[in-house]
Amino acid sequence: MTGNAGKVAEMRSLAEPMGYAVVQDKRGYPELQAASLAEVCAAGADHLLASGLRPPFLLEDSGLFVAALKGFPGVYSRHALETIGCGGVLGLMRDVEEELRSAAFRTYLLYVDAGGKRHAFEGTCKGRIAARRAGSTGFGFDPIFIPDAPGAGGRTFAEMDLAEKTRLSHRGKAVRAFLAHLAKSASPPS
Ligand code: ITT
Repeated sequence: MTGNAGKVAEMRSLAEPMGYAVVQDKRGYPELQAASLAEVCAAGADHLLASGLRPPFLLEDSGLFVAALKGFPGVYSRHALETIGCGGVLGLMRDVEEELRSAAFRTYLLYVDAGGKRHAFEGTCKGRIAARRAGSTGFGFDPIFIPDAPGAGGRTFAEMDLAEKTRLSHRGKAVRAFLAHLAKSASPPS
């Protein structure tokens, strides 16, 4: 359940090799603001179940949490991207020195299984806000986020291909945990 094609491409790249089909449902749900990623997903699941959607389904909420901005944009990431954009975040960080530019991407995945039971999976990728935009792959805040990882070499997510990003990313970690859960709890896909 997501309107974001970039998220779907990343999930497909991890799930399809394991034999799972990823079907995007764009119907959406009201995203509570001023709440945690977990609360946004829980309220979304409540809404979808009340509106008659039959499980199993998967919800995902992600955000970029910038330490020097006290966690902003965080749960407001979508609104921030649509309003001030990457350039606006860089502007807010203009006078912030290199060592104080730490940030983290977080993903919260909520899986409602066929029996209606909820399972949560989280992924965090620590890194920092770049001094300037770089790269053209990915989506969202990828051009301004440099993951802390050996081999990343100071490149932003938008300077990596999808496989490299998902190996390091918040979403990659959460989706791998979810796939491990499926592999453990369900019979293998035919
Ligand atoms: P759905 O809620 O329909 O899934 P969305 O694009 O609104 O799609 P989120 O609320 O989870 O997704 O994401 C908040 C914002 O953070 C959104 O603008 C994304 O583009 C951005 N974002 C999320 N994951 C990202 C990633 O891996 N790389 C860069 N930006 C990301």
